[in-house]
Amino acid sequence: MARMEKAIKDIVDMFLEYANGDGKLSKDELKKMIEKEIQNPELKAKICAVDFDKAMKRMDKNRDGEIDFKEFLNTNFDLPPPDSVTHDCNPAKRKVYF
Ligand SMILES: [Ca+2]
Ligand SMILES: [Ca+2]
Repeated sequence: MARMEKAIKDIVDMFLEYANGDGKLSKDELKKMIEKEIQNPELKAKICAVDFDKAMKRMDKNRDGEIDFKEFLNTNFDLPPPDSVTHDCNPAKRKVYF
């Protein structure tokens, strides 16, 4: 399979797996996907800095409380620059970078 086809298939498969049968990601499902599918420690530390409630609100364009595939693809994972990463998952210290 061509690389691009494989990349698209992988992301669709991953989305559907974590969407858990309804084709949409709830906040918990999104969180689980990010926690499980990102293994690079540096990237993970950046994700830790993300406030999920606020990230969900920005991703959820039609405000139904869940992320459908279109919303997922439109997400701009705008990660914080490395020097701003706190390596601290304490919610009080998180900032929003989505
Ligand atoms: Ca779901
Ligand atoms: Ca939505």
